Amino acid sequence: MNSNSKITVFGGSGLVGSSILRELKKQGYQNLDAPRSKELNLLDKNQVEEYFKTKQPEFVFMVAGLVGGIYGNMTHPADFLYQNSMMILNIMEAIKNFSPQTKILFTASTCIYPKENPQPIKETRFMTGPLEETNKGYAVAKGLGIVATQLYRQQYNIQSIAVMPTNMYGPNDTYDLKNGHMIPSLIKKFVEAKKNNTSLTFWGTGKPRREALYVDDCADACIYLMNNYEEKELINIGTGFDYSIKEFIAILEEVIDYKAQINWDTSKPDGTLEKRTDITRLKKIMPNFAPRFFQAGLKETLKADFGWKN
Ligand code: GFB
Repeated sequence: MNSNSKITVFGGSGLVGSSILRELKKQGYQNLDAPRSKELNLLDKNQVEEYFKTKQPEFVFMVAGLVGGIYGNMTHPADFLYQNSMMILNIMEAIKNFSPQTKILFTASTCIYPKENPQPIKETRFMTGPLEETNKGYAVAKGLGIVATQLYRQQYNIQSIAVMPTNMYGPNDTYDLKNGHMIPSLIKKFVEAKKNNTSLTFWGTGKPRREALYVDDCADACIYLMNNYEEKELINIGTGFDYSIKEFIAILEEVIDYKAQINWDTSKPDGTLEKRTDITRLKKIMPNFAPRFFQAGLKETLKADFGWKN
């Protein structure tokens, strides 16, 4: 990409998309387009075709999607399957038919890997075993997207790459306590509990382990890969180190400076017990990739989204 390249970010108002846009602007890219879903419905094949016919973007970051946490995934599995599948298929077809010079980066997710894996999880684990039930719809749709990037490349020479970000957090999240992701929910619950001096309730047993990728570190990697990676093999974007949910809580207690009674709602599932990514492949392409620790990213997030001053 150069500073005048025509770059589109689908999903530009979301957590990852807004971070990619911030970072692109910071790096001097000027010709950016980020259509909102009201302007361009990615589920509508005709609208997607029209977009590629008229705009002919040179680079597309496809980070749009129906996303959610473990509960949102469990309760809307068909919606997650349908919407995420249709969006990427509409885009790949439109690129093939109307804008074959476009290079596309597609973000899948580490939930595409089987429920159980040797840790850390290498990219070669894709399609090697049964999926975690709680997010099967999302995982199948994202897996389909990865395969689409590979097959459109194979048959039509489309420049398409696929990346697998791990559990994320950072500025501009939704903080939806019911359907949203784990890390922003933990943060919001702590902020609210401190304000109201109440106890805290988390889900499951607290034993599962997860990585925590600060969204700007993910955006940096996506932009770097757009500029420096051309192969069909998927790439994990993780941190390589993880924490149990209980360890996340201990960090939050310290940083937010609030300790209270913790309750566990075990009617909610644990999900997969561990999913730490192997980031050897990413580090080989991007040797300077150095994702920040949760404590540091948490402080940034508290400042950006909760007016935290410390
Ligand atoms: O599913 P999960 O990787 O994250 O893990 P998202 C959530 C873990 O945190 C489970 C526990 O063990 C939950 O029981 N947990 C504890 C909580 N308290 C909470 C809470 O207040 N909210 C939530 N959400 N979890 C997604 C996947 O979910 O992770 C997506 O379901 C995607 O498909 C993404 O792969 C990376 O809940 O964030």
